[in-house]
Amino acid sequence: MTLDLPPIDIAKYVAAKRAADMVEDGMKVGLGTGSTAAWLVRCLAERVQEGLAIKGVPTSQRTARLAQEAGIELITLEEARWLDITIDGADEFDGELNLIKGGGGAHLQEKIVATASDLMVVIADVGKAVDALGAFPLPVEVLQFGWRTTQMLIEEMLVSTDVLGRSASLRMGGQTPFVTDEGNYVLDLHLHRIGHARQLTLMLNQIPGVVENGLFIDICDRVVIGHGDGRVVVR
Ligand code: ABF
Repeated sequence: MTLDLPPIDIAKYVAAKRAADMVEDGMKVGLGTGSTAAWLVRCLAERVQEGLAIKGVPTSQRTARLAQEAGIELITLEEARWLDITIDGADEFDGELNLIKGGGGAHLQEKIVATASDLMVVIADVGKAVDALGAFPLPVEVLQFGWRTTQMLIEEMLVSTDVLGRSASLRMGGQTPFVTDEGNYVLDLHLHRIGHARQLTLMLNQIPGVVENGLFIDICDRVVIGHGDGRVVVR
């Protein structure tokens, strides 16, 4: 595969390639969503063409299409029940390997698949590393039913926390609200800095109408960080 790419794509590619090399014959593999995960699918497809036998569980319809076109055998999570490894991108990761995910709107399936895996590996360019989570808006998947009430309840709840920002905006996909693979809406929470992520994730998921939030606490086991000059650091 050519490395005649912009530095950001080199970073994503080298991280994806290193993580793809962690996959062994016979494994059941959770396949993430996003542009970095798309590199992973391509790298795994190359290994499959060379004889690697794996079964993939996609975390979105987008990834399912990509993997199918690339020749990776897919099964559902219901069929797999449990996975050997999941490899996925992230929007932010901190020093404790806690994450914000969901910029691509697939964090509900991503969290279910990641939690059902022996090993959860994040692949990311170095720009995703942060000291404290929260500069990236936190995605919260909510039911369409009563979403304005859910939005109001979330904003009220945030007043009692130590986050810096408090607004929750409905994610749009053009002129209409963005709808997830599960048929829900996404509220993006502009928090700027999250002090107590563990507490916040519990508080959010207690609000009626909230399906799942994009904080991944104690789920990620390893982060493979790609740099624009081709270096890879594994944490
Ligand atoms: C998914 O894709 C997400 O959870 C995250 O929102 C996003 C990262 O995308 P990219 O790799 O394109 O930056 O993994």
